[in-house]
Amino acid sequence: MKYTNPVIRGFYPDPSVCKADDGYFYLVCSSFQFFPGLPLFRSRNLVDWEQIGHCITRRSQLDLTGVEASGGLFAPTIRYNKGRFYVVVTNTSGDGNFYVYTDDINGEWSEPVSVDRGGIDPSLLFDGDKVYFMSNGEDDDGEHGVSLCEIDIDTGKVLSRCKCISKGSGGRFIEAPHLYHIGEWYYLLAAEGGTEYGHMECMFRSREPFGPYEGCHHNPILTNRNLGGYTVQGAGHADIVQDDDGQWWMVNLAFRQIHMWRPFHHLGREVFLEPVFFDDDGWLRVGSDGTCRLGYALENGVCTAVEAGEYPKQRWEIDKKEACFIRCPDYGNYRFDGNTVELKGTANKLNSRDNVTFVGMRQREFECTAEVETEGVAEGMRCGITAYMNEGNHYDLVAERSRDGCTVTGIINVGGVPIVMDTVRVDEIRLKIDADALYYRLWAYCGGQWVCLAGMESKYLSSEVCEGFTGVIIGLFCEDGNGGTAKFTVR
Ligand code: 6LW
Repeated sequence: MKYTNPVIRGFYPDPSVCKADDGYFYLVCSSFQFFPGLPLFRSRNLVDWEQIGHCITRRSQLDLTGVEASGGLFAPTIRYNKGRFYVVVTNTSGDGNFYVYTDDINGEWSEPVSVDRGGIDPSLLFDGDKVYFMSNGEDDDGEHGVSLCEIDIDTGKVLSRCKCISKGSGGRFIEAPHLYHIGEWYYLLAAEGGTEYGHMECMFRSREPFGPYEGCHHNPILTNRNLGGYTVQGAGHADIVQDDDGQWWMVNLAFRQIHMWRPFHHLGREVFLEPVFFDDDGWLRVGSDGTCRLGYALENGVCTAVEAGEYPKQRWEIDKKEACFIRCPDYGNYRFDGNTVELKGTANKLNSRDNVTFVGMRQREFECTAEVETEGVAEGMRCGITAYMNEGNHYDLVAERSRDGCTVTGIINVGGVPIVMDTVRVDEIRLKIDADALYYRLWAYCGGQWVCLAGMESKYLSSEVCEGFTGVIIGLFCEDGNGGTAKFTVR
């Protein structure tokens, strides 16, 4: 087989994967301040993924009121045990670690069950009749690292002392621990180095869950930190799974720079896949050489790195199943019908931490076009389309109406500062955002032709500039203290 990475493109960080009895693999990602929380995917072959929903869909499960950008839900883990799916996650802006579960993967998930343990990046190991909970945080003695305890999976109650089982291999920020019981070993995978350019994945093992753990002699087992002039960087935060043929696979996050020599990424951290192999000493070998590549071929158990296939140009559209809202959406303010969306405005502003009326879809490809027609723009309303990183950093086309008619304005928001570019007067409101890896252009249709109202480099929407853990979402928004409704038709 041959495939191209990332297997899930766009802002889908911190992947975790499991296999169920129904022949599917299931995968979840972080969602931070966006709602619904924790996008859920399924796949038969680990390469082609379909988003089937989210694990967090109700306000009763999660209240994101006022949370900061890149707050909220961090780094979930998905596990399957005896017909039930579990997803454990941290609400960094609220009550910390909790899990939800479901017996029907196509249905709703439970209310949260909280686990009274600190740290982030929680994970679970189902091991015989025991269930272990781990996170990167402090143990009962104040020791920092991967800390492990036993829990009662029916109640979330902690049943044992919590013990630090690993401090990693020496890298900073040990994160994303996952424990597996494979053969006679307890294997611990954990990320180190931070989620930026020093990111890596390390491996440890022990005969007993609480240790002592020895480190793999070829740690880190995965990293791109020494791979210069390569667009894929930041590889780490991995989880492994075995397919029906016995082949092991790793999913991990990494990001794609906008250019091989330009260290910026704005599409977020994405999901990559590598075949992995246990060597004669019982340690994992990842991919072709322990780096994370854009393409792989796996033939007769031998893995080689190959060129990536073509990436399609994204024609942006709204799909209700994948759509994201900011913080605590009031679903009464949205109406979806085919390729039209109606947005009822409120006084909440796109540049604030409030629940602005906004619906977006991730930008998944560098090359992307988003085009909409807009009706119903009323006096006092501000509505339009935006390439949105967070409340301080986004590139907008804003439609407004005055007594003299409608206008469209291109506005570049960088570092919380709105820079007003060009304005045109229009008869009909047609808006278009065009992107390639390096540049965004914002257009309005005026006098029978497209007019470029603003252009800006993509790097000002990158994580390196804007900080945080998210990626660009292209969305529609409506601000209107009078509660007017704008209607967008996606072209
Ligand atoms: C997450 C941590 C990380 O908690 O980034 O890449 C943090 N790793 O494990 C947020 O996604």
